[in-house]
Amino acid sequence: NNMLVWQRTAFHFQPTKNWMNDPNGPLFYKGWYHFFYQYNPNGAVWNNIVWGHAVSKDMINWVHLPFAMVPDHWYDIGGVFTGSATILKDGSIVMLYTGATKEMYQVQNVAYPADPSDPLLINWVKSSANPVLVPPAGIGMQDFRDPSTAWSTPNGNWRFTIGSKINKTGISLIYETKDFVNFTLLDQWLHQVPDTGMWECIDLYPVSLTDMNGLDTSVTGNALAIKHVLKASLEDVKVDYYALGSYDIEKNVWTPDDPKLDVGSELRYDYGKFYASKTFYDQNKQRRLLWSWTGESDSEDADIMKGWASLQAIPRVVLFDNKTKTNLLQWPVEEVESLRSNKKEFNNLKLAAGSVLPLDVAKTAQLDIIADFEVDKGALEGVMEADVGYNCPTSNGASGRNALGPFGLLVLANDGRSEQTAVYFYISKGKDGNLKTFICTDLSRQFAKSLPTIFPIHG
Ligand code: DQQ
Repeated sequence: NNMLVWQRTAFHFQPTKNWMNDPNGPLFYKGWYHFFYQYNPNGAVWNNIVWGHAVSKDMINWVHLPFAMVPDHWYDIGGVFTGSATILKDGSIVMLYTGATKEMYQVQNVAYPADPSDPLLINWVKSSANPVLVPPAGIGMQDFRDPSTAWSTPNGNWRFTIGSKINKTGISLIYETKDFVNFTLLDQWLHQVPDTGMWECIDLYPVSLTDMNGLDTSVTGNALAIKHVLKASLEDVKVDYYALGSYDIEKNVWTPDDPKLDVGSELRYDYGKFYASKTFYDQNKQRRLLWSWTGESDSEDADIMKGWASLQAIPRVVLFDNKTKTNLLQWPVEEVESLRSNKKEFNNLKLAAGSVLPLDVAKTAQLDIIADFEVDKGALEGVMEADVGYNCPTSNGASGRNALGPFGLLVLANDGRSEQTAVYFYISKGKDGNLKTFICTDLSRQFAKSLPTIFPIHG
């Protein structure tokens, strides 16, 4: 008989069925990691958005809980859109989120845990002051969303940012509040970049220049010891761009370290599908963690057939790279290591130019791979200067050869390699003569390209 088997993940966060998108309000509370997400309870396409909710001890094994918030007031009847958590000085939680009205106008709302003594935070109460904010003068009714985590000011107030646009300029509005009931729009925008379009899901957070630990969102302090990351999700291109810079809390402006590396120009967390990401400070392990929505590359029809759409990427630790000083470093949370079993190790493999070396990992449904590559110094000299504009998605993929590669791994490959997914490195030389390493995927021979993400099993 023929059976249809849905390819589902096991490591990644995924509800049992239906559509999911942005991560919302991640936090650590009374021993549990909480994860909320944009979710359609009724189908595998975006619609009827509620806040799904799950808890975990390790961010890998999850317990799914009842929805935290559903559209049940005029100010969120069109959808409970994206928001962020703030942990106040006394340890209590405030959730800021965007609600869509029936006209799909966007307003900002506040919610609190109904019972702060419940470590699972099952029930949520929406503030009687809602909506606490409506689009200010000059801002479109549908260009006002995704409040960030708030940070404290020297006088004990709280500030947060909301994304918007004016014409084609993406902007970051800042509000200040003492009590999360009354709010003031500051005259000064945090930042703006022409031609980047609507900024969704803005994130602003400090990173330490010297230490490996993460920093609470409210850390401003000594400008010599920290920088601030500003991230915006660009609606027009569906890409999360970040930049490094400094945040002046007195003037309320964020300035990029290098105007050429401003938000929307070059630095991305990921060059694959990775959108609407959000970090939070994990006070349990003193680290800053990054969550992100990641979609499949299949069609909407395939999503409907398989009954679900989207995953969350494995949460990553985010650190300042104090070697290059121009970018962030990311690493999957150490908790994933607890899932490893049946270890196979391959050492001292030599990869000749143009060769493919099969690795016998036996039959398996999933792999967690760690690979170290040592490049031949001599070959490095041969790296051409032609690659100034190297770009993972638009350059020649895994088959565009250079002096020493690209090199990497072919996963999910069949015997004849008519199907394969290349995860590869590419080393290019910039105009300044410095070498630059890219890590890319080439999905052009991916199974899902030619078929929906379902396959028949003959049993
Ligand atoms: N998704 C939410 C919005 C946000 C967008 C709606 C980003 O709040 O701007 O589901 O993916």
